[in-house]
Amino acid sequence: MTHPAHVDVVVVGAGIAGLYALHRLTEAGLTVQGFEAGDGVGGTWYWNRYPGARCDVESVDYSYSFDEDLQQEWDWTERYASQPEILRYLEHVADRFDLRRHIAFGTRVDAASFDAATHRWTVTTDAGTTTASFLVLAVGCLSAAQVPDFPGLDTFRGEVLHTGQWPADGVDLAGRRVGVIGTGSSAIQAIPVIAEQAAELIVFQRTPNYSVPAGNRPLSPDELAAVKAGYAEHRRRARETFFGFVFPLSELSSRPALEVPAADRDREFQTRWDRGGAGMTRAFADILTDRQANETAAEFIRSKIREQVTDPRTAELLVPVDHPFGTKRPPIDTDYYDTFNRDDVTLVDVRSDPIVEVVPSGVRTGAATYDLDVLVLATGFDAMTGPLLRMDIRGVGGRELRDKWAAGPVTYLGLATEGFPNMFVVAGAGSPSVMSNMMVSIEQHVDWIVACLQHLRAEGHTVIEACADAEQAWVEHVNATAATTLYPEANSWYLGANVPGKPRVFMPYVGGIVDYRKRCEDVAGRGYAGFQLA
Ligand code: NA7
Repeated sequence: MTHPAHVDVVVVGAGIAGLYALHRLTEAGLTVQGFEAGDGVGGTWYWNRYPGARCDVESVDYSYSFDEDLQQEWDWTERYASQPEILRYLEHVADRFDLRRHIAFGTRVDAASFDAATHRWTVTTDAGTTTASFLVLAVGCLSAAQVPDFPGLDTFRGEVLHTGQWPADGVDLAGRRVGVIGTGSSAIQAIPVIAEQAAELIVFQRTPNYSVPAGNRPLSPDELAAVKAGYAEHRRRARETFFGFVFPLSELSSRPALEVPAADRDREFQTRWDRGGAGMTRAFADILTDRQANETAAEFIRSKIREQVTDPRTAELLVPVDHPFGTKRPPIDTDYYDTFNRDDVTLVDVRSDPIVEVVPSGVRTGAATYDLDVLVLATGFDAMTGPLLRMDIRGVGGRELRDKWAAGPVTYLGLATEGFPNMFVVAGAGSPSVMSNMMVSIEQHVDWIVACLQHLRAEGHTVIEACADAEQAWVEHVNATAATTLYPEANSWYLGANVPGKPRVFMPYVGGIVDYRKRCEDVAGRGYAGFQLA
């Protein structure tokens, strides 16, 4: 496919953000070119095809709200949609809004550089170059797979798979000995399903996690009809919540946990446990801000792990103690802990007995060698900044984004960064992004960007650039907000702690989507305060 020599906007990525950006930009009369490394749309949902992959936000919330007909005609089948269903949905959206014609698939953007004389970005892909007046980076937060540097990994005779780069045709695990490294959300979803398929499963765990039952189930036609009948109101309410989806609250939700008698507290936790899903962190007002309050939820979950896992030694290995509950993205699961009661599933604690190397036959720790046919790396992502910094992005004067962000991402509202004019990031570091329902945040970001471009066009401006003092103030605000919470206490990917050598900076904005949206609207309302327009 040949690409246009010049467009108004290049959009990198054809996941949820890229598709919506292409739709809104073309609707606004701008010419666009999308580039997508994958051979199809979907982003996260294109790549993460591992067994059991599923969204942890409910399907009626994890869907676009911008088109009433779209939300009326699409029927979600489960409370939490599976990867294949979300991918079908995004393919449907691409077809319904005729977006594929704007996208060059199988085309990776390697570099982008801004020319201050022409006010244009030159975008270089493996297929050539295109210039654009504006660059919209919709590359996702969890799209750069993190593969640990295990000595000997390339000597393994079997198959090595990363959950985030799962083969599109699937993998037949029947009769095979499978090892899974990691116990984050991806592993916690994959482990029960892999255990069903494989002859034997060995799980290599470094840090146990707090997992809560998802309570996944089919959505009944009546339930779906009720949601559809009230979709507009449902969406409006979601946008007014902290995270972008409606949790059932109780009269206790606004109270500090320790003010509530222990028996009532446990009843509240039990209600949320039985309901399933993400509501546990919202049981009381201070679960994510007060260590002792957090400990009440953590203890509740620990007791549930001990109840579910019959072998006491395995149960103790699965009990998390080193970080507060919710400070790593809380996984929700289907039969995760029960899977460790199977005779063909073994848990190996690689905290006390670390992985030394991968050998041709499997994985060797200090104490033993585990023979495997398939090694699954559920080892996560170089989150948020990784997808951006893997490209060679250069701003004014050839300044490299990698240099500018060497000590951590520096953004204004998460949307832009000084020295890189006419470049916007969708749902990146410094915005609520992964700390919210991504659908809500993506729509808000894209709408803001499109309105901004319309404003520039109306005013006859060709350049917009974040000011250094505005972004400095924003970074300080993002840090100060994180510091009021327990989040920085965990070695999480939010902090870059999972990637050796990555600067330890808390990346998402945890002030909530309502606060954030108001700030964005205020900036726009004041003629894009904190930006320079020329
Ligand atoms: P995560 O949450 O980053 O989990 C990665 C897991 O892999 C985690 O348990 C890590 O242990 C483990 N890991 C990473 N490197 C190693 C090495 N070298 N040795 C042993 N274990 C290792 O990624 P996921 O894909 O599960 O989830 C990412 C997000 O996707 C998730 O939060 C949802 O938002 C969706 P560690 O905890 O670092 O000790």
